[in-house]
Amino acid sequence: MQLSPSVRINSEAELEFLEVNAPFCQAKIYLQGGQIVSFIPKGKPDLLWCFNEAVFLAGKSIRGGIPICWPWFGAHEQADFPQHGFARTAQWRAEEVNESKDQIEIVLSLPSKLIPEALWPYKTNLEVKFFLSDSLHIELITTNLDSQPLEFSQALHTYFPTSSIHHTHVSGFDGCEYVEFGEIKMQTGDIHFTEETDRVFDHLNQKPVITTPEGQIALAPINSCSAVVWNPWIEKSKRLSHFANEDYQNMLCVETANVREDKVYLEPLQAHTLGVKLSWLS
Ligand code: TA6
Repeated sequence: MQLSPSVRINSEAELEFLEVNAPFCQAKIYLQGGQIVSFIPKGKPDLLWCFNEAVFLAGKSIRGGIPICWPWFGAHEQADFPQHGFARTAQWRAEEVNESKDQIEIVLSLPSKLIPEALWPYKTNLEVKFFLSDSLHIELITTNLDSQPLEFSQALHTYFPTSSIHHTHVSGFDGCEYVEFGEIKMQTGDIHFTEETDRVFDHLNQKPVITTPEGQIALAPINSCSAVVWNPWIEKSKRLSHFANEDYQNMLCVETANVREDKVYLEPLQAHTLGVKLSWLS
C-alpha cells in the first residue's frame, strides 16, 4: 500500500515494513519494534549494519539497524523479563508519513493499550519519529500518561557497518568514566577494538565520531549524556542469536542512551525525547 510518493508498506513472511525509495535516500523500517534496519543516503553506503537474515520471525528481536531498548536497558532485576525491554519485539503502528522534496518524516507509535501491563504497569505512550534526508535523525518520545511518576532507562542500540573492525575506532569518549564487565574505568583517547568491548559510559560531553575504512560517521545525541560501545568479538559472537561467527569483524554498536545516572524521571503528563542524528561525514 502506497503511503506517500516514496513510501509504501510491504511485508515478507510474518513482518510488515515501510519501504522508502526517495530521490535522496532509501530506507527500510519494520513495524515490529519500530525498527529501522537500513538507511542509504544517495551516493553513500548504508549507514546501518543488519544481520543478513533471509526472513525475520515475528516476536524475535531483529539484530541490526536501531533496536529500541525501552523501558529498561540490559537485564531486568526480574530474571524472566526480556533483556533490553519489550519495545523492540512489540508491534508498533504507522501513524503518519509526511514527505517533502528533501525530507520524509515517519511517525510510529506503541500506544499504551499495546504495552503489556505485566511488564510495565504504567500508562505510557511511546512514539518513534524518523526524519530521513541525506542524514538519519531518530527521536524516541515517551509520555507519562499516568498519575504517578515514572523512571526508566533506554537506548537507541545502533549497529554501524565497517569493512574491518581492526581498522575502526571511535572518538568522543576521551576522559569519560565507563563500566565494563563490572569494573569502573576511565577512557583515554579513542576506542579501538582488540577484544570483547562492552563499555557503558555516562557524563558524555563530546559528540562521537566513528572512523572506518569506508569513511567517518558523526553522531549528534539529543537529551542523552550516556552511551554504550559494544563489539562482541570472537567468543561472544559464537553465542549470539542471528549473528554469524565472523560478523564481529564488520559491525560495532555506539548506542545513544539514558542509562546509569542518566536515567529518565518523568512526572505525570511530562514527556521526554531521546534522539540522535547520524550522518556520513566523508
Ligand atoms: O549494548 C550492549 C549489550 O548490552 C551487550 O551486552 C549485548 O548483550 C548486546 O547488548 C546485545 O544484546 P541482545 O539482547 O540484542 O543480544
